[in-house]
This record gives sequence, structure tokens and C-alpha cells, in this order.
Amino acid sequence: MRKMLILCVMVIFAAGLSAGRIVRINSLPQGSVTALMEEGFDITSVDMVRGYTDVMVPEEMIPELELRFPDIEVMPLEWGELLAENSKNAGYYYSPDENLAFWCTLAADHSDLADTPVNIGQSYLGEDIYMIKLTSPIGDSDYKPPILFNSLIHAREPGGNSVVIDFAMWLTDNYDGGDTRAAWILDNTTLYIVPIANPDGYAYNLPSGGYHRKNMNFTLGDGVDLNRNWGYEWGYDNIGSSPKPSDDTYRGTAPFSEPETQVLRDFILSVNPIALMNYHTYGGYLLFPYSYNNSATPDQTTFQAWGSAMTSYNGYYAGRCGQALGYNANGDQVDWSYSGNGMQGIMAFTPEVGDNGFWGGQNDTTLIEEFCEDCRYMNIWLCMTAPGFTGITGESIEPLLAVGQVTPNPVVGLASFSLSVSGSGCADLAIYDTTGRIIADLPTDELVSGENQILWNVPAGTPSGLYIIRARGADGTTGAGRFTLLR
Ligand code: 0X9
Ligand code: ZN
Repeated sequence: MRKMLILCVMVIFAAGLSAGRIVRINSLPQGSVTALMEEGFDITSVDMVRGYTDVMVPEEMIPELELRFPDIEVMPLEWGELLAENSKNAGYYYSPDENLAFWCTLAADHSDLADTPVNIGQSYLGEDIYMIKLTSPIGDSDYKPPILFNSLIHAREPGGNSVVIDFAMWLTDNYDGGDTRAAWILDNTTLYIVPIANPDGYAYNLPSGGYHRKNMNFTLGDGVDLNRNWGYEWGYDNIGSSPKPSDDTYRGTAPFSEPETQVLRDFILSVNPIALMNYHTYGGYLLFPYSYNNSATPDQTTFQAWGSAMTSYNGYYAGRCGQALGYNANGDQVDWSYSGNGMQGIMAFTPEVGDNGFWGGQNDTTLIEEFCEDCRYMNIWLCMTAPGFTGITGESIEPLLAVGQVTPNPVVGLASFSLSVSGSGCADLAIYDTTGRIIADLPTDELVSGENQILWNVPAGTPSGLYIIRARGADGTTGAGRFTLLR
């Protein structure tokens, strides 16, 4: 009989019906997390410092785990499950309808700062995926440095959605005199928010209990993990993502096989953000590339410095996935955002928000308020720092239009830089300040295909500051460079 029960449990488990309970395994020996993943366990969080691993298992499997591991804790029901009374409205989290209402109201109340939601594509089941643009009327929003925030790529992680909602409210409420940082950010950057990157999975979770992580493409199994479906080192190994359709980290049949990742990829390519936050829950981490293996990027020093500064307020652990969680993740959004297409070059982070499972705040709004407040500083820091950053080291592909290093930098009077031109040539070349105002239009009629040396005599009276050189081809390709002017 007991054997039968174990067999049943294993079958349910293998079929990926993750309905169940979050169980914390304490004092798991180092290196065992990947072994659990290989067995098909749904790992929901890992804390290498405090030494625990949380897994989502079917309730019936708990006695099994008790026999197998000496020290387990069954976490509160509301951590893993959306309770019946909240199955229509996600409790204190914002349901899909409440999200849309919130973003529309924000735009109506602050029409100078927030645009109404704009559809950027459709999900597998045909739901709209939308974005909201936030910026002030100062300068040209198309030329202010863009920064992207997205949440709910994993359907059961509404905490990240709460954080982006809170940040948008904070920015708009504080623009006029409340907090000068809010004014600085909206005057000097253009923020894009995609609050529900996996609308099908999130909508499915409300009536179904809230366990579902992936999208709703059930062609081969029970969905694709949208944070394993990106086209950089996709399927690098079978531990950091799974080839098995029933697994929670199933990577799909090909890179970008899923409409949701295609939509977000194309949006990223169209706005070309300089930095992004891919919000997840939970555990208190700020992760950065690479995640497909344990190697450091050429920009490790910058990532670590930024990560440490961003987490100086909330005490989150800043590091790479492998260092922080003891496991790797291939085909995730941040690896592609940093390295995809040869060199996407985005300073991309994965925050893992809060310490209360996936739905811990559903009946306790103070928990949500706490982690939102915890994360605000990370967002502010990133928005205030990324625009002044002169660019990643990376390893680059040959772009059609490339602005070379400006010399000397800082510039005192004469700025010199190279401009490589190929493809359709260069239609526009201009210098902008950080608020997006054009400082100078440079002539493009004498440019030749190949390398050009440009000399620009900075007009007297141009104030000290950070300046951006932007070249645009007739085919829409762009190249950019930056320099600091000291007077
Ligand atoms: O496994 C994931 O996709 C993320 N954890 S979660 O519990 N929210 O599912 C971590 C991804 C790690 N990615 C990076 N470090 N970039
Ligand atoms: Zn996640």
C-alpha cells in the first residue's frame, strides 16, 4: 500500500501537477540543489547563507520528504496558494483587471507623466501584453535614456508586479515637490513598464490556486518557462533548463518559441533600454548575468558594484545566479538582454523580492508594502545611475553605425570621435544632453562608408555635464556614444 502511495505521488509529481505546498528543507548539503532539480523538483527559493532550499511539492509528498530529510518545515499555506476567498481578485495583489484599471487611472491622473497602456503584442492565448511609458515633458522622451521594468514573467510571482506599481505611484506622486529624485528620474529618463509579461499564466492562476509558473502553451506539456526561452545559451545544459515539457523549467522547443518572449524581445530591441529589472519573487536577491553557467561577464566589476550599492538599503544578496542560488538558469531574460544578438549590452538585473513565498501578502497588505518599500531604493538607484554610465565592456558584434570612444574624455573644448558607417549610411548625427534636448546637429553629407573621424568644437557656453552622441541610419539603425564635458 505504501509503495502504491509513493508510486502515485511520483506519477503526479512527474506529470508536473505542482498543486501543493511550499516545504523548506533546512541544512541541505552543499551542491544538492542541482541534484533536486535533476530529480524534477520545483525549486521555489534557495538561501545559501541561511542554508535552506524551498520546494513546491504535492501535499501528499510531505511524509516522504520528512523521511528523506532530517529538518523540514512546511511553510504557510498562503505562501504557495491563492486562497479560495482571493481566487477572483488575487487578494491584496493586483488582479489583471485591477492592473489595467490602475495603469489607466495613473495615466488619467498624471497625463503629463504617464501614458495610457499601449499593446506591444499578444500572448499564446491571444491576451494583450501592454507597456506603460513614464517620463516628464522635459526634453524629448525618445532621446532620454530608456530603462525597462517588467514583472510576472513567472505567473505565480505577483510580488514583482506590486513593486512596479508602487514605483510608478512613487514617481508620479513625488514628481511635484515630494522627492527631488522622482523629478530627476522622470526629467532625465524614459521608463517603460511591462507589468504582466505572462498574462495567460497569471489569469489562469487566479481561479486555479496559484501554483502555475509557466505560460499556457500546453501543446506538449503544461507550459513553457518564459525565463528559460530566451536566445542566449538557450539549452546550454539540461539542469539550468529542462527539455521535459512537464518540468517547471521547460525551455520550449526552440529559442523564442513562445509569443510572450518574442513580444518582450522585440520591445526590448525597439526601445533599446540601457538597463532593466526583470522582477521575480522570492528570497531577497538581486541577480545579474551570467546565469547560464558560473562565469563572470566582462562587466562583473560594474555589475557587482551596482548590485552592492542597490542593495545597501534592503540588504538583499547581490550576485550571479550560481553564486546566490547554487543553481544555474539558461535561456533567461537577463543573459540575453546583456549578451544576446552579439551584444545587447543592457545592464540587466533579476530582483527576487520578499520573503513570504509567492502569495504571502494576499491577506496582509503590510507585507506587500514592506517589500515594495525595500525595492524602491534599488529602482531609484538604478534610474539615477544608469544614465551617467558610459557603457559596458562586453564583446561586440560589428554594428552598422558605431560611435567610437570620445577623446579626450572628459572633453574640455574639442571632442573627437570615430563614426563607422555601413548599411544605409548615416542620416542623422546629433549631440543631446541627458534630458534629451538637442545641443548640436552635425552634418552627415560628407560621411563616407567605413571609418570617419569627427571633430566637434563644443560651443562656448555649453554647460559641463554628460552628453550623448547619437547616429541614426535611414534604416532606423542607431549608434550612440557618450562623453563628459568639463568646463
Ligand atoms: O529560476 C528563475 O527563473 C529565477 N528564480 S525564480 O524562483 N523566480 O524562478 C532566477 C533566475 C536567475 N536569473 C538570473 N540570475 N539572471
Ligand atoms: Zn521567477
